[in-house]
Amino acid sequence: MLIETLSVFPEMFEPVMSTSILGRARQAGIFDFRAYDLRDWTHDRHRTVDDEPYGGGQGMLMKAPPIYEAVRSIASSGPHPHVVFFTPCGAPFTQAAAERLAMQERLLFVCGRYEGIDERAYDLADERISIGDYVLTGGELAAMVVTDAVVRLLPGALGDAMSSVDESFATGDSGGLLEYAQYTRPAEFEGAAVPDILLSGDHAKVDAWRRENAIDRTCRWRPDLISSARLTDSERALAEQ
Ligand code: 6GU
Repeated sequence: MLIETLSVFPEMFEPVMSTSILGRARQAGIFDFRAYDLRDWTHDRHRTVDDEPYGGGQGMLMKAPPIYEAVRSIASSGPHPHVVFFTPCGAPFTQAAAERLAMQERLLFVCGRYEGIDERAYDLADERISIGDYVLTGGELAAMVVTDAVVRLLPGALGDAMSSVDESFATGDSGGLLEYAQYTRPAEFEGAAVPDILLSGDHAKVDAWRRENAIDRTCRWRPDLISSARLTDSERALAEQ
């Protein structure tokens, strides 16, 4: 997979794309990453990418022409990219969206700054994504969040010891619940013991404990997920009392 970003701060990306699992996946050729500077597609001395909004109002907007030229020129070589614009007005990013993006051969992420982007630039977008209901100073961090969530789904990115199939929000095994609590040594710490069942060696009991724990935690921290979680009738009866 090739992931490219278009931004006025292309230098923000490199540390994230060369560290830890992303860095290793990139070294291994599982994905390639390039960050472009939007100012390279301006034609004036000041390399201007923003201007005042028609109709007045606060702040500056990103101009459509440099974004248009940049996306056209980046897309003109190689396979046509799936183009994502990052904006707080986009569709909320989810694990399902990450799984969908992970199937693309080439992604181009366009990162807004200032008070927004001239609406006409969105004509180039295949989709608009927001990473949550809060406002960031720009789309770069959102693009990095999405890159992380996508790359870890690519075959080989997590290595053999890890897997992305049995975890919170995966459309697979966990059935749309938060993941169960996990513990490692020591068996007792600061007066808190690891639940006995986890030390019992009884795998059926461990599985049952984990299932119940996942439901409890979801009820407590993310009750909004319960209605769409895959639960048996008796599990649903317990969860809804
Ligand atoms: Cl994608 N951009 C900005 N500026 N703020 C956000 C966001 C994106 N997602 C949540 N907040």
